[in-house]
Parts: sequence; C-alpha cells; structure tokens
Amino acid sequence: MQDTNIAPTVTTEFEKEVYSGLTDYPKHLSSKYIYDKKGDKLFQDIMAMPTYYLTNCEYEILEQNKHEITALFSGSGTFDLIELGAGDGKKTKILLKEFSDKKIDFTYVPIDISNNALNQLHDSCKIELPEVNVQPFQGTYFEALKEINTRKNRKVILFLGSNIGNLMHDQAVGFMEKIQQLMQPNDLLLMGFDQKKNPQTILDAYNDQEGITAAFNKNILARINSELEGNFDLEQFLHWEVYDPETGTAKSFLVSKIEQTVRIESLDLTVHFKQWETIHTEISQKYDDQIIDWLAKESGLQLTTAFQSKTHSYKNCVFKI
Ligand code: AVI
Repeated sequence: MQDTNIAPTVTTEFEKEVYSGLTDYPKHLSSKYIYDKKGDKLFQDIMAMPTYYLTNCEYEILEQNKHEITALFSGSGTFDLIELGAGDGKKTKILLKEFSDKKIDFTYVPIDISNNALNQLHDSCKIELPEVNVQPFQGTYFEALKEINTRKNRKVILFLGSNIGNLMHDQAVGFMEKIQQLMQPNDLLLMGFDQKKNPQTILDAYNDQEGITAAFNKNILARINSELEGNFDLEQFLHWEVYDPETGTAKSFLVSKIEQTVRIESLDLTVHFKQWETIHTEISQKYDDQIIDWLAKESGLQLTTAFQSKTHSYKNCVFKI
C-alpha cells in the first residue's frame, strides 16, 4: 500500500529500499542500513554488553580451540584468511596472533561494508600484529564474493558473529551457496551460529535496559533523517523485540507510539503511521543442529567440525565442499 502518488527521485540502493519498505504494508527496512559511523559504534557498544552473550561465547570458542583451528586451517599450506563482515576484528585477532606466533604463511583479507571499521581494523593490526599481511576490501557481501573469486590462493573464509542470522533462511541458503561455488576442495568456511536457548536470555540480549540496542535500531531512522532529509522524531518510536522459540527467529521492530506523518524530502515521500504501527527492521535467527544441517545440505556444503561454547549457547562450524 502506497502513502503517496508522487513519483520519487530514487537512485541509490538505500533510497530505493527506504522508498519500497516504507510504502509497503506492513512497513519494513533492512538492518544493513543501521550501520554508519554511529551505527558501527553502537554495535561495538552492544558487543561489550554482558547481556549480549554472543561475543564472549565466540571469543571463548576461538581462544579454547585456537590450536586445533590453526592445525585445521594451515594443514594444506599457505592461504588467504578472508573475513566477511570483519567489523573491529577483535575475535579474529585471537587467530591472527596464533598464526603469527606459529609463523604460518597467510594473508588476512578483512571485508566490510564500513570503510570506517576497516580503517580502524587495519590501523590496529599495524600496531598489534605488524608482521601480519593485511589486505582490506571495502564492499557489500555480494561485492565481497566477486573479490574472493579473483584471489588465487587457497581460501579460508570466516563469517563470524552469527551474521548469517541477519538473513532469512532462503537468503542464507543463497548466500552459502554462492560461497560454496567459490570454494575449491581444500578451502574451508568457518561460520558462527547463535543457538536456540532460554527465550529470556535472547530477549535480554536484544533489549538492554540502557537502551543501547534501542538506539542502534533507531539509527536507521537517524540515517534517513541525515542522508535523505527525513524528519523522523526518534522519541516517537519504540524499540520492540520478539522471539519465537519454535522457529528460533528474533525480530526487531520500531513501533510508532502515536499517529504521525513523516516527510522524507529527498524521496519526495510522505509516510503516514497509525498509532502502534510497526516497521520491521531486523531478524536475528537462532539455530539448532537440524537447521545447520539443513542449511549445509541446501547449499552443498559438508559440515566437518563444530566447536561449541561451554554453555552450549553458541557454535562455530567448519564446512568444506
Ligand atoms: C550483526 N548481527 C549478528 C547482530 C545480531 O545479533 O543480530 C546485530 C544486532 N542487532 C541487535 N543487537 C545486535
């Protein structure tokens, strides 16, 4: 359902998706647009929250299993360690340090949509791990896949942080299938999967009392305001999280507290919100073994090893073709 008949002057992907998402019913926006400089910082703050257990679990898995992971990755000689959605690389540095200490021959290729995050990562690697060869690449996941295809060395691909959970199952299969098509017999893929667990633990992770996750979610509206000349009043939207323990899907919404009209000047768009109307902004899928096996089968990958955190809250799985 469209709120206006005025033809929009939409050109960028961001403009197109904001226009189509806010003129659809029910309304939706893609979580990938939460991340700008402020969104990156808010996500780093989320990762530092004790209730956002995912980061500590993955950190623990990599720390506890770094020797086994090193043996697994370096078994067939030199390789490119390609990280999709590298962010601040904090967890990956456990492996980088271990590889560096063991004098493993590899090149680190962090890939991220955020130039800002990549620059910070590159600078920190120069100081903390000067002997590691870092070749950053800025782009979306799909541009990243093209970049991966141009590289000749054996590939070890990292997709950490349960980033796969921000894709719906069909998109996740499509993405994993694309990775599978780029992999050669000796290549490996290490992915993080947040596990189904006590639903309250999940709700607490995505609905902190300090309001950091709320600010993160609302940053998508802040971006529309600053980049598309919008006039969203962030105070008039509520961050709301739901979790379905049957499907394992956590969903984030922004809920309009009042009936209101928002103007997005650069799209020549007027958007009307009824009181309590929603914008769906993010999914954070949680997994069990059955879903992971299904994803692997659908995308033509073989699960070779799985490492899990002590609490069984989180898994890192290694796949080959
Ligand atoms: C990046 N991604 C895996 C995070 C997640 O858990 O879905 C983003 C996030 N959203 C709210 N908190 C964290």
